Amino acid sequence: MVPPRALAYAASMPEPFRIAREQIERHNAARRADLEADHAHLGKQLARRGLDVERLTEAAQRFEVAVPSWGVGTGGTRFARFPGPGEPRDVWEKLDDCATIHQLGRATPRVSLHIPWDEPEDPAALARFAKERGLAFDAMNSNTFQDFPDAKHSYKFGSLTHTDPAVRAQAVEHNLHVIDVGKKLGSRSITVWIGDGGNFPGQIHFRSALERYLESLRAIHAKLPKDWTLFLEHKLYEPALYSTVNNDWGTSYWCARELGERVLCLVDLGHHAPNTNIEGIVARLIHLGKLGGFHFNDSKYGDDDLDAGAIDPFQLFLIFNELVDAARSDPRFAPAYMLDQSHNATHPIESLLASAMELQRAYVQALIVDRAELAAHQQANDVLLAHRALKRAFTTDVEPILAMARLRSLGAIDPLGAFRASGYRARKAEERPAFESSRSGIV
Ligand code: LRH
Ligand code: MN
Repeated sequence: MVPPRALAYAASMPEPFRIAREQIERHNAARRADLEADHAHLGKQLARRGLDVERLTEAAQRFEVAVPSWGVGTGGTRFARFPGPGEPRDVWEKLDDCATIHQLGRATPRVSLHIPWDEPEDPAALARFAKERGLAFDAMNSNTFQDFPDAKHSYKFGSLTHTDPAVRAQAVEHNLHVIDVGKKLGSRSITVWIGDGGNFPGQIHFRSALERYLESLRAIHAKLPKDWTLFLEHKLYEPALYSTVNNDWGTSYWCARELGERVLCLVDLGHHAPNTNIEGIVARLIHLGKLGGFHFNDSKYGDDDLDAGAIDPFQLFLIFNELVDAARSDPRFAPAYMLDQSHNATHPIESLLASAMELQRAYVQALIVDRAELAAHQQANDVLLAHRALKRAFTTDVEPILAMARLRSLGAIDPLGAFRASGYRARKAEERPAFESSRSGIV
């Protein structure tokens, strides 16, 4: 299906370029023998630890994480944005790039859209377009942290928590609109992140602002379809630089508990103070039955939205260690996994491919933790051996399992290598004339 906008444009252009199946098969054929040897060798090593490499490979094949539509375009900082050639110009081209990420990595079958950035003229057509490319839609994201041309009220001083009920009503209405679009696209959840907060002591009455937040969320929750989930995303600071209404997991948890069982907490790894023990927060929210999902990324200082596992892969492993441990005792445990990154210095497709692989790696490493051994050392307060039980899994090179999972799922053994060899970037630079985007900024 050709997107409406492309119709006029497509008159002169052939079908948008896609990597051919044969290209991936040729790529894999040259690497298959080495992979099979490495996989078999790892299999022997793991068997000595009582682990079955085949079961681990099947688990890796089942691992999925959603990609953010806003992540396939070049991100920026408040200082500047350096768009690359072949940038996707609209939601259709963003889906083409998301389809390429899934074609090579086989772990990202769903896309998380942001409204109004991805407002579809024809949701049914967009759903068909996505389906044809093996994609579906994950959590929708509302946006009441920017003002848009047709908006009656400004969100300069807040949205769902604004002192003016008319502004709150506008923000609630927007979220209901996002749910409506999501229903037409087959999504089943919405993530509500708001930047509401203050830059000066005294600017905001903390308790009244939180009451207004809850009142507005109640209005959204009241219209939430019965089979939908509402994710609350907390964030320590930015854009508010002194106080933020939903600033931490505790506030988010309290609101989710007040609102009901289909309201859960979403943990964006970058939304915490430096050195926060995020795996501890994850274990807490699991314990309280309110862990709904993640925005995976990494950061050194603030909400840097860097590639997942790029700065602190051990933290990522420790988070998956908590998730795998929880899933052992509750098979229905299935938090929503999404990436939320901004790519300023790397090619967005390559970063999203690499990040999905880093999540899969952390997951498989968490699966090989000897939990009986760990529990015994914890019980015996044998601190070092307990720690080393985790480190042994984290330092196990599971790459052959990840690559075999991709091969068996008809992806590329080396997705980045295959992507670079495919000529996709050059073809998109030809197909998509650069468009001047005035905006700098994170997304
Ligand atoms: C806020 C956030 C939120 C998105 C935005 C793109 O920092 O993490 O999840 O809406 O980034
Ligand atoms: Mn986020």
